[in-house]
Amino acid sequence: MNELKKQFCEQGYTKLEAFLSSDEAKELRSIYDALLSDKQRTLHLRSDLAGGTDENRVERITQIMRPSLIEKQLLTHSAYKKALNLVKNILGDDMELDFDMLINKAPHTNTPTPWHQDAAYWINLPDKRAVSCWIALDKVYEENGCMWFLPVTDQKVLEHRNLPNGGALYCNVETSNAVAVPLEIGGCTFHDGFTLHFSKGNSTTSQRRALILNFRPKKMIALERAQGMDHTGVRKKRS
Ligand SMILES: O=C(O)CCC(=O)C(=O)O
Repeated sequence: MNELKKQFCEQGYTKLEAFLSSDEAKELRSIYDALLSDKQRTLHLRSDLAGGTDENRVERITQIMRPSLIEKQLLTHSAYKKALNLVKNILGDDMELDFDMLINKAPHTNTPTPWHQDAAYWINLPDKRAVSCWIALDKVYEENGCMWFLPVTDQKVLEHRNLPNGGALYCNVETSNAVAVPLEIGGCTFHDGFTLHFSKGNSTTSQRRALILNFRPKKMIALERAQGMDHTGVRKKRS
């Protein structure tokens, strides 16, 4: 078993230091910045994970779901192909892209993304294989909001609550074993849907841009879509 797969299977997460070249990251950043600044085209897919509904307030943690529905060129970018190949190697040849999303932490907003499991956002599926590839488009470290993980213990979704006003889901967990994963531009992490993760707020003067690609078995994507789950909609707790 290769190292990436071994670490993912043992811990529920792993990292790849040089996933993208600086040119590849630059190409993605220019599409990313155009989407971030275009509130009109992204409005229906956009929210602030920090919570809040006032359109005039400064977004602290901007999330744009399914950016490739707007910028279709993303789907043919080498990042998507490379991630899919790595994910197939980790979890099997039937893995496909389920959805993509952007999460940006604006400068000086200092708002953590609370501890949560991605599976808390999803419907319960019989085949639970899933992996999120979190790609750093800026150098990330503790002060601007790099990812932190807790080694996965079992495939159970813990009790989650909603931050007020449509914010992120969170759960209360013991985090003394948490591991920070700083990355250079173009580095990435892979995490399982049950892996607890978090990021600190961005207290620096620049943005913290991340592109996230989520993969799961082709048959499970079909099952999700049949139940109306296409990852464009309102955040809900798993029922
Ligand atoms: O980018 C962040 O701060 C959080 C990312 C996250 O929760 C995820 O990719 O599932």
